[in-house]
Amino acid sequence: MTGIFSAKASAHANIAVAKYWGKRDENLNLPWFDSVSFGVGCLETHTEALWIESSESDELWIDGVRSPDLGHIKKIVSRVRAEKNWDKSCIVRSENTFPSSSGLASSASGCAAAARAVSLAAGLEYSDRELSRLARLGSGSAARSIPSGWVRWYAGTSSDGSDSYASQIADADYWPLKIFVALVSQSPKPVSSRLAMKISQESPFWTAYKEQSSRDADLVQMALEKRDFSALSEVMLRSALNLHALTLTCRPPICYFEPKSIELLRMILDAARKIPVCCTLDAGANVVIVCEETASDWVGGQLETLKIPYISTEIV
Ligand code: 2P0
Repeated sequence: MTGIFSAKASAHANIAVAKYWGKRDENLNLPWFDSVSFGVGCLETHTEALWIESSESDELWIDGVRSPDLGHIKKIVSRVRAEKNWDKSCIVRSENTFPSSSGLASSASGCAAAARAVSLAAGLEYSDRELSRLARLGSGSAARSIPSGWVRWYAGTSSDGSDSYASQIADADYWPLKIFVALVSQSPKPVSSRLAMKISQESPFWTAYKEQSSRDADLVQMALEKRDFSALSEVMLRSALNLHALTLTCRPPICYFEPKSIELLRMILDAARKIPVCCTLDAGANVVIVCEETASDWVGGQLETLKIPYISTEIV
C-alpha cells in the first residue's frame, strides 16, 4: 500500500483525586486499584501523526525539538503498527500549551493525544474505551486523559489489560469547581513517577497504603454523587498525603515537597476549616488547589500575596 496517512488530535492533562500509584504489571501499566481524576483546562497537548513509507526510524518532536527516541509513546506506535501489519514509519509532532519547563507533567495529555492521532492516522476508528487502553500503554495516567470531565480508571483484573480502561463518571459541568495550579517548582522532579512507584512497593507501609487506597475511588464517587465538598476534600487530601507518606518511607526516601509546597499545604489545611478549599499534590512539588466558587477570590489573593505563579482554570 502506498500513500500518506496523517491525523491531528488533542488531549487535556488530568489531576487525580484518588491517585494511581503502583503497578500489578509494569509492561502494560496495570494498576492495583481504581483511580479518579478530572480533566484540567489550559493544560493541553496538540499532536499530529504521520505514517510514511520510509526506511528511516520513527520520530517524535515535542515543542519543535526532536526527542532522541519515542519515549513513552513507543508502545503506542508499535501497537498500532502491529495492528495494521505495517512496516511504515511514524512521525509524531506534539505541542504543549504549557511550557515544558513549568514542572507540569505532560505524559498523560501527551500519550492520550498520541494514541488518538497515531491510530486515527492509521485509519483505525477506535472507541474511547479502546483509546484509553492504548494510551495506558504509554503512561498509566494517560488512560484517564481520553474521556473528559470526571473520569474513573478501572484497574481491572485480567492479565492482558483488556478490562483496565477509564470512563467518564460525571461531565465537566457537573460541579463548577475552580482549579488553581500553583507552580511551586520549575525543576525536574528528583525521581520519575515510574521509578518511584516501583520503589514504593518496597516501603514497609505499602500493604496498608494499597488497602486504604483501594477504597478511595468509591469514596470520591460517593462524594461526587452528593456534590459533597467536605467528603471530596477528605479523600482528595488523604490520597495525596498517603502517597507522599509512602515515598518518604522508601529506601532511599523520595521527597517531592519544596518548602513552598508545605507552606501552601499548611495554609490550605488551616483555611479548609472555614471555607470550601482543598488541595492535592502529584509526584512533584506543585500544589493543585480545588475550591468552590465562593473561595476562589481568596485563593487567587493568597497566591498573589505569596508571589507564587499559578494557572487558574476549570474542569474540562
Ligand atoms: C496519578 N501519578 O494518579 C498519579 C499520582 C502521579 C501521582 O499517574 O509509569 O506518568 O507512565 O504509568 O502515569 C504519574 O504516573 O506513570 C501518575 P507511568 P504516570 O495521576
